[in-house]
Amino acid sequence: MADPADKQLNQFKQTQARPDTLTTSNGAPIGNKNDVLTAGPRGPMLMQDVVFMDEMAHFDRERIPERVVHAKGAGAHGYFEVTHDITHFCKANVFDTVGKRTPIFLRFSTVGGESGSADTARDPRGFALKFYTEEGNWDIVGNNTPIFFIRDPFLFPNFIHTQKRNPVTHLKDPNMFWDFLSLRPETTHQVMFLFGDRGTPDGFRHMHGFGSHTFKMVNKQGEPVYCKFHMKTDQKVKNLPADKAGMMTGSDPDYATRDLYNAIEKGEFPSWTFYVQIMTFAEAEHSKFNPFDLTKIWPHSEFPLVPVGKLVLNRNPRNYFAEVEQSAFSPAHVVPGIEFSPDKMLQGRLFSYTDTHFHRLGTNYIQLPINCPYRARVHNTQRDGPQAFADNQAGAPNYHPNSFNGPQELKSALETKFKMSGDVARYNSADDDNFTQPGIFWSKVLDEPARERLVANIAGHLKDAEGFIQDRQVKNFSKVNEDFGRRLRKALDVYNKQGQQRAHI
Ligand code: HDE
Repeated sequence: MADPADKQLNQFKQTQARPDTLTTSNGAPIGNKNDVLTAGPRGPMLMQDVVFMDEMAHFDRERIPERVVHAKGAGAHGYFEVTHDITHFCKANVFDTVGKRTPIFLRFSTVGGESGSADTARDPRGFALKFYTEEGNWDIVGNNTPIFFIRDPFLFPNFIHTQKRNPVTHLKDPNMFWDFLSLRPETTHQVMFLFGDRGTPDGFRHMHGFGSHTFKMVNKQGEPVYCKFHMKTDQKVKNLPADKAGMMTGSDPDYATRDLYNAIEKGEFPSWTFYVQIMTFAEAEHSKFNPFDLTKIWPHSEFPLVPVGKLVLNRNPRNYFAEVEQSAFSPAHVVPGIEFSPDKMLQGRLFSYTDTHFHRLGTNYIQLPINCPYRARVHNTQRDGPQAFADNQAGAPNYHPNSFNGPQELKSALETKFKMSGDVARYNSADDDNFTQPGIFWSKVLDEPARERLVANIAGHLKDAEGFIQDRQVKNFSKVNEDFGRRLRKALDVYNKQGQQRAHI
């Protein structure tokens, strides 16, 4: 039986009692859209076939640049509902009343592949969330992992190059891939997540989401705390076995996209429970680990999950391009009550996202319906630029301050003050305790079969890298746990004896 995704066109037909008249882009009816205008039946064509010209010129411009990372994705609309009061931590209006609902849009993605690549690839998954609040849009642009590969944003473009294609061969390159990872041992923790079971989630509904970074929340009294955001799947975590995920890359590459669409069409609305972890400033000062280091988690035993609300996805996009492809998230999109921590990665991201949106979607990307803070209304002094939609703020003064009742500041929206000190320098953070938490992950979180799968998954991939790179990576994993290193060495030796067999990533 056809599933909802296969019925989409028939559903459209049912909403359309009679076909509309076909028109040109300037709205004029078209008499014939099958045959070009020619002098005689065998041509040539006439320049005055403006109907053809209109069609072709637009087609020539259909594609926009794909996202440089997270290009393949799917998204849906829904709502966030507050279930627990956290106003003592945060003044953001989205949290102000238990029971309050705020519209959301959530986009899931893989990271390294192009927009036509497989959903089932071994890769982190993006979990990008937009809250359309009454105080403007708030985005949590997270992943399905609580940590990341690196802790200095300078490394990001280079790291991403190694996960994408070799500039000569246009192939994924295991030497690039493992060279970088092995040279930067702070990647070890996230590499263990990536090559573990959670590296191949079963669709988008069966995985958690994490804001990952440390943020700041501020209450009405102006008192700040540090926090992390966690979105736990109510569908339970489910992962694809590595071999099945590999096979589906060929047989069902759009698996996760279809699964999400069909679940929502069938009324099986996926949901996530929203939690925060809280760390006071005093706790941060005395923390054994750097609480602003994105390669580290905050142990739940010390910083328990505080329930806040529920995210529910209950509406598929009406149009993929308009809503999913043109959606543009940014960690810089915050609202009063949510502020930034000193996390260098977060600070680096604050620049990158808007910058890429200007390139990918244009100066006025935020006026597009999917990105527009429609529940707040924008009153600022930005004007013009390509595709300035609507009335371009009509006659409101385009300068500030002014004497003509242009928009005024809201004192209560001011960020909190905070103290900073330190010598300005480029601090090398490569060696900031890279192995303690991965060691706990190996010995306390993974059970024996999960360790076996982790070693097998890494070996099956690392075997295609040069010997000296293998050695360096084994050395890193040995610092996590000697047994881990030993087992990996053994698995690699078996492959090396058999001769190279290529893994396709
Ligand atoms: Fe991103 N990232 N990222 N990232 N990221 C992008 O923005 C970037 C990082 C994440 O569904 C880009 O619009 C830098 C961490 C998601 O549309 C780009 C750094 C986390 C998405 C970009 C990071 C993420 C992106 C590409 C390190 C999880 C997809 C297209 C300093 C906490 C959002 C775009 C969507 C997308 C930059 C690291 C999550 C280029 C510079 C860490 C979910 O701006």
